[in-house]
Amino acid sequence: MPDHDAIVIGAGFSGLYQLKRLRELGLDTCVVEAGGDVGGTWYWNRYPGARCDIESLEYSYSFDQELEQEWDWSERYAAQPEILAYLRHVAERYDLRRDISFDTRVVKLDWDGERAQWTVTTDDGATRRARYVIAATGCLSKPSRPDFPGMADFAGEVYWTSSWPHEGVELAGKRVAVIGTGSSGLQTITAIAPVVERLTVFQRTPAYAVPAHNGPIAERLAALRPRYGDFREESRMTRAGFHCAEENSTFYVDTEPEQVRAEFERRWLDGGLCYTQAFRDILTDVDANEAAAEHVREQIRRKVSDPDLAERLTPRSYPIGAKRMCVDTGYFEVYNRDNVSLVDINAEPIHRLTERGILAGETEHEVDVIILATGFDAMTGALNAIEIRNGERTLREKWAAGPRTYLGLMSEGFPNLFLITGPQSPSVLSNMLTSIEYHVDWVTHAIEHLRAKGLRWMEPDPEAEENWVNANNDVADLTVMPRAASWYMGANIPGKRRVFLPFVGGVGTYRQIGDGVAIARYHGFELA
Ligand code: FAD
Ligand code: N01
Repeated sequence: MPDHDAIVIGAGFSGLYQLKRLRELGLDTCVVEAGGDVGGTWYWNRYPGARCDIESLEYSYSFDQELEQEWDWSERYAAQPEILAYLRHVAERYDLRRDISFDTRVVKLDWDGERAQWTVTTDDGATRRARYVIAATGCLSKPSRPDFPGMADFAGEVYWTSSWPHEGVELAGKRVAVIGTGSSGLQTITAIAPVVERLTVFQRTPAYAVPAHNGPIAERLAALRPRYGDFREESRMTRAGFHCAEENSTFYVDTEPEQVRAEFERRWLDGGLCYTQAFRDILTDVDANEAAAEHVREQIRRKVSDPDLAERLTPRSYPIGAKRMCVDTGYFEVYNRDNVSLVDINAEPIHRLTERGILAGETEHEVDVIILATGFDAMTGALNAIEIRNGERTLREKWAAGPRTYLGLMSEGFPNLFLITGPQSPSVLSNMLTSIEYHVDWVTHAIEHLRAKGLRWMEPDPEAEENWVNANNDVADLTVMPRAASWYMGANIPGKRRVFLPFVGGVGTYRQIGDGVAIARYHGFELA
C-alpha cells in the first residue's frame, strides 16, 4: 500500500494550489518542500527591489472569488514581501501547512511498474510511496552559480539574489559589485544605487527594459472587482495569459511609420510587458522586431546623460523579446549617479576574484560586497536535479539532448509523473499564474478520470510526444526567439543542449489543445 495517494514536490504557487485541488478530490496528499516555508520563488528571492513584472491584479490566484475579492494589492507591481505575505495567507486560509514537509529535498523518484507507484526518497534518507507524483518544482528554482576563479580568495561578503539572506543585508555605505544584468540584476541595481557608497555593475549583455510606471492600485482594483471573474476568463484566452489594454491585431508591415511610432510611444507610456505586443509580427518579422528594439534604444539614449555610457547600455546583439524583457523602475537613470559605474565585461573580462575585489581587464575593482544575479538553470534544472528513474531509464538521460514531453505535462516512460509548467508548455512566456492554474486543474481532472475509471496509470504515447516536441520546435523556428543566447534556449548553462524550451504558440491556443486532448479521452496518452 502506498503511504499517500499523491506527493507534490514544491510549495510555491503551483504546489499550494495542487495540494488544495487534490484534497478536494479526497486524495491523501503530502507536499515536500526544500525551503523552510511556503512561497517558492518568493521565499527564496528576497533581494532588494524584487517585485513581479505581471500586474498584481493578474499575478494572483483566480480559483477562489472570495480570496480575489478580499485581498488588497497595494501596488500595480507588488514587491516580494507582499507576494510572500499573500502566499502565506493562502497557506493559512486553506490550512495547507499541515500536509507540507519543509526543509526536505526530494533526491530520487523510482517507478514500481508492478504496484503502479512511485517511491520518493528525500535528503534525510526517508522514503514515501505514492501512486501519483506532481513535480511543482518551478521553472526558475535551480540557481545558476558560475564558479568565478578566486571566489574563495575574496575577503568580503558574497550574496546570490536567488537565495538572499532572510535577515536582509546591510549595504549602506559599502562598495558593492553586481554581476548580471537580467531582471534580478536590474531590480537590485535600481534599489541599492541610492543606498551604497559605490556601485560597480559588471554587464555581459545589456537588457531591453520597459518602464513599469508602478504606483498605487486601489482605484483600479475597486473598479475591476465587480467584473473580476470575466477579466480572468478573458486572460485565459490571450496570447500571454494577461491583459494588454488592447491585444493588437495589426501587423507592423501594414502600418504607416507615424502610426508605428505612435503605437510604440503609447505602449511605452502605459508601461509593462505589453510593449512587445504592439504589433502581431514583432516576434516573427525581423523588421518589426528591429523597429520595436530601436524605439527602446532611443529611450535609453534619452535617459542616460553620457552618450558613451548610453551606448554601452544599449542592447544590439539579439532581438527584443528573445530574452525575457525587463520591467524597470528607473534602471537606466541610475547610471546618471556619480556613485555608479559600468564595466562591460566583453571589453574587460572578469579574470578572477581577488582578496579585495574583482579583477576585470587591467583593473582591480575593490569592493566590500559582491552580489551575483546570474540567473537559473531554467525549466529543466530542478527536474534534472532529481534522479527520476523507471528501471534502467532515467529522465535525465532521456532529456540529455533536450526535454521531451507531451504538452509539457508528462514524459513518456515515466507514468503518473505530472509536471506543472513543464518544458514545452507556455509557462515562462506567460503570466505564470494563468499557466499554473491551468496545469493544476488539468492534472487534477486527469487523476480524477483515472480513479473514476478504475485505471492505475497514464503516460504519453511515444508518437504523440514526438509530434509535440517537433511542433514545439517548429513553432519556435517561425519566430526570432531562438536567435538569442538566452535561458529560454538553455544557452546560459555550459554544456546544456540548446533547444527552445517553452511553447511559443500562446496561452489561448495551448489551452484549446489541452482541453481538446482531455475531452477526447486523453488522446495521445496511454491509460491502463
Ligand atoms: P517556484 O515558486 O519556483 O516553487 C518551486 C518550489 O519547489 C521551490 O520552493 C523549491 O524549493 C521547491 N523544490 C524544487 N525542487 C525541489 C526538490 N527536489 N525537493 C523539494 N522541493 C523542491 N513569473 C511571472 O509570471 N510574473 C512575474 O512577475 C514573475 N516574477 C519573478 C521574479 C523572480 C525573482 C523570479 C525568480 C521568477 C519570477 N517569475 C515570475 C516566475 C516564477 O517562478 C513563477 O511566477 C512562480 O512563482 C512559480 O511558482 P511555482 O510554484 O511553479 O515554482
Ligand atoms: O537571470 P537572467 P535573472 N559572467 O538569466 C549574467 C524572472 N525574473 O535572475 O545575458 C557574467 O535573466 C547574464 O548575462 P548574459 C524572469 O523570467 C523576473 O535576472 O547571459 N555574467 C545576465 O545578464 C527572468 O528572465 C523578475 O550574457 C553572467 C544575468 O547574469 C528570470 O527570472 C525578476 C554570467 C542573468 O540574467 C531570470 O532572471 C527576476 C557569468 N558567468 C527574475 N552568468 C521580475 O521582474 C550569467 N551572467 C518579475
